[in-house]
Amino acid sequence: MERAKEQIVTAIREAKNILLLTHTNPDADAFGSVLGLSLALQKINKKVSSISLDGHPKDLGFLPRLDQISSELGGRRDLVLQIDQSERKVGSISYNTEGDKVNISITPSGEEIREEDTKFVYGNYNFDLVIALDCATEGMLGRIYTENNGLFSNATFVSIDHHKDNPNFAKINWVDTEATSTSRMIYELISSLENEGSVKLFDKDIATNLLAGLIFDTGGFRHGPITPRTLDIAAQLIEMGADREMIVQNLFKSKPLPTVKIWGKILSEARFEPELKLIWSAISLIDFEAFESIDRSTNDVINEVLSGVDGVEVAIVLSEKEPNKIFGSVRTVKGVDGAAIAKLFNGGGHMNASGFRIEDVPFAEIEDKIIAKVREYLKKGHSDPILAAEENLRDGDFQSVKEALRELTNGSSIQERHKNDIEASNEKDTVNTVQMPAAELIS
Ligand SMILES: [Mn+2]
Repeated sequence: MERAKEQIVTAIREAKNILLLTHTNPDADAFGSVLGLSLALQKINKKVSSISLDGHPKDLGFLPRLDQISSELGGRRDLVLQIDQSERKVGSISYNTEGDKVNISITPSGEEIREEDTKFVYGNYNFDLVIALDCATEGMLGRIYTENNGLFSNATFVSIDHHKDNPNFAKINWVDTEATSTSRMIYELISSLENEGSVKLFDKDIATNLLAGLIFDTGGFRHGPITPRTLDIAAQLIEMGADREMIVQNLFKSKPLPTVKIWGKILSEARFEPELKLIWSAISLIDFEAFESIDRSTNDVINEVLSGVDGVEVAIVLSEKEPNKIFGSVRTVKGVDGAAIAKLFNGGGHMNASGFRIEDVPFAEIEDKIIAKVREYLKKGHSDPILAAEENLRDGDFQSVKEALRELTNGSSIQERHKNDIEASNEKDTVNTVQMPAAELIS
């Protein structure tokens, strides 16, 4: 991994014209890492182009120097005057300026060059280094990747990313799955570039961009492996002038009013069943429409509020996002298997963050039936076999440990499972929703 970073430092040193790209539907880590790196590279006299065909999403408007990211490729290749010499030969080419005009003179070596011998064409993009940031796959680069082969053919292709499913699609791949964000990796990269040269690279704008990515991807230092190093880097960035308050204000404290009203509706109708440690709520399409809410995601309200209610181990939100299409979001605390709850309805996901989807059934009819089924399941007991085994092992109950091990067919480790859960709860969209035929559920 260190070696990949060193290779990237070398590639940057050797490159003249660098292109920075990130994934479609960009978030604060995507743009924060692009902007941080772009500003630093310009200080070591690199020609840098940063492009996101998605333009500037409204919620990222607070990132400093956003103007660095362009939404089109135009203006980045040469216009070439091509002369066909099969009939008449070129002797020499020169140019002179005349007021606002530039005259290019083509002097023939024999017979006069004719207009029909000439043609204007566009040259290749002359990037010698292309860096994809925060992209788990090349597909996440979107149209710019699929429609512009010429961008990548002449360049060294580098990927800097922290997603664990990254298949190392580039030529040089620096994938650090322990890093909480790509922005954090860019901090390390800029540090290496700074150590090698004599120019000071970090500044307030770079620091704010990188801290924005770091704060966003960790949900404000709540998710992911928050190591002393993560906090140390955040501290360094604040020391460099990163505007933490402005970042937090923009990332977490600027929700559209309709979304907040939807939260209010979900929260005011939440029902807590203390004996089962279950809290649940539901929101219908009529409500979404009444509040004119375009955002129909219920992930934030369940992650940030409902699952944190005192005494709650299982939180469920049922939402009718489209006519007669019901989405269930399930969040559970450590030790309670939420994936198993989602599985009751043919859904799935991770242990502490899962989901399901039920179609073609009126919301009013199905709501109570879903919760009844969850209640029935919870009454039977719902411990995670691995965690129960861990506890039993501590108590010296080896027989139950053996039984638990027999149940485990997928072989994933506890650490792996917990890591998946943390990542899942970090995901924006309901995880792995799977359709269940309504008839099956009602029966
Ligand atoms: Mn990221």
